[in-house]
Amino acid sequence: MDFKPNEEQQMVRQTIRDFALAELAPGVAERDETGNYPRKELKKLGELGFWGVNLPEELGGSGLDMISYCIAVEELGRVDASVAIVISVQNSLVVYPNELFGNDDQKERFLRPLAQGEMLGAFALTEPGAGSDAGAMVTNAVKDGDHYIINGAKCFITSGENCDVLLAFVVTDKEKGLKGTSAFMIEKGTPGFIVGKHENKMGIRGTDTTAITFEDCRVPAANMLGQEGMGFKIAMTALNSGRIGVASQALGIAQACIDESVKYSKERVQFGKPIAKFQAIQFKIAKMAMETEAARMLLYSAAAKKDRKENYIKEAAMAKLFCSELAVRNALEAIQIHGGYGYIKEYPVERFLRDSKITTIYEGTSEVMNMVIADQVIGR
Ligand code: COS
Repeated sequence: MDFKPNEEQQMVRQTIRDFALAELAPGVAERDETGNYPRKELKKLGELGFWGVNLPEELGGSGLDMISYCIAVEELGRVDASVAIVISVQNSLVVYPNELFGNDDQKERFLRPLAQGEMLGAFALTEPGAGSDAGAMVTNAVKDGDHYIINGAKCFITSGENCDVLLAFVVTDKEKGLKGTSAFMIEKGTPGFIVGKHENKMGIRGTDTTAITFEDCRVPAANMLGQEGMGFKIAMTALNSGRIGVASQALGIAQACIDESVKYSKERVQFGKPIAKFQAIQFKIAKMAMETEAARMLLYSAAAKKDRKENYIKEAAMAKLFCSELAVRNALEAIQIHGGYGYIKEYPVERFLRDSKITTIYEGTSEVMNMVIADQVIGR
């Protein structure tokens, strides 16, 4: 077992770290305030090959391993959690299922442009009445010649406004339950594809999160990913990978909390010395650092398992659960270390708390992660 990152992985860390400090750090607080979307910055990441990190080069991707992907999302999350989640959604929830389930025609029409930074994707599973119980979706598609007509409403879609294409999950045969759902790639601009309300969120405010409704939206049957009835399977497959992405984003936030706490505690003088000299502060930072390193190992081991093409469902859920809850804990501790200054927007740690909280919720709540882990450990 080798815990040392290889040269390629080290290079990815350096490249993304440099990019994040130069391109993301200057505007991150403003984007948090205004909700402006980091379109230019995301585009640059696409040009650098980070929209299709793991996809083989012959299919238009960068052909890197999963640990490199974790490192990239982690380093983005360390500076800008909003950019990190858009990159995670693009890679894990859109590119990956298109690689696995797309046919040759779809690979040319969708996968290649997605991976090459030309097409931004979004993932539409959640509905107002189907959150953790994803199988309760009611958005439906009815076959009409060589098209399907889709009606229904999705919500909480990351990049709902800015995406070019949506991977949407719908019911094609109500009688068959979970095996009666299907997945479609639906291009923006298709009549009846309506971008709805923008959510005014607590955190990750640099992302756009919208509702999307379908009103008699006619989608070519040729845009169905996989076969009819494979929707739930495709969604779960994508989410396993997505959970590694969210874990990486959360890990980045957890690390940023340490970075800022170390910096502040060395600068802040109280009782005649920097507060970093007090054991009360040292022990907090020691615990944050230890748990963050443990989280990193858990995450990378899940990623390595995916690369080895082994079942990584349990490890991805563990990494997501551990990293996300840690990000919230570290953010709370970072605020405590900053005292009153941690509670105001002059310092970034209050944003870290707001950004961290969603990582315990989206792509499967902590409670769903526990269900998934228990299911894998205990069986049915
Ligand atoms: N990976 C692969 N397959 C999975 C899976 C996973 N993580 N979780 C479930 N499945 C499979 C099961 O193995 C089962 O397959 P078979 O029918 O072949 O046996 C099938 O999916 C149905 O599973 P289950 O009976 O457990 O379905 P439930 O409706 O009880 O729900 C949970 C299972 C809760 C795990 C699922 O609905 C879920 O993950 N919910 C969270 C959804 C989510 O993350 N939403 C966020 C959307 S993006 S913001």
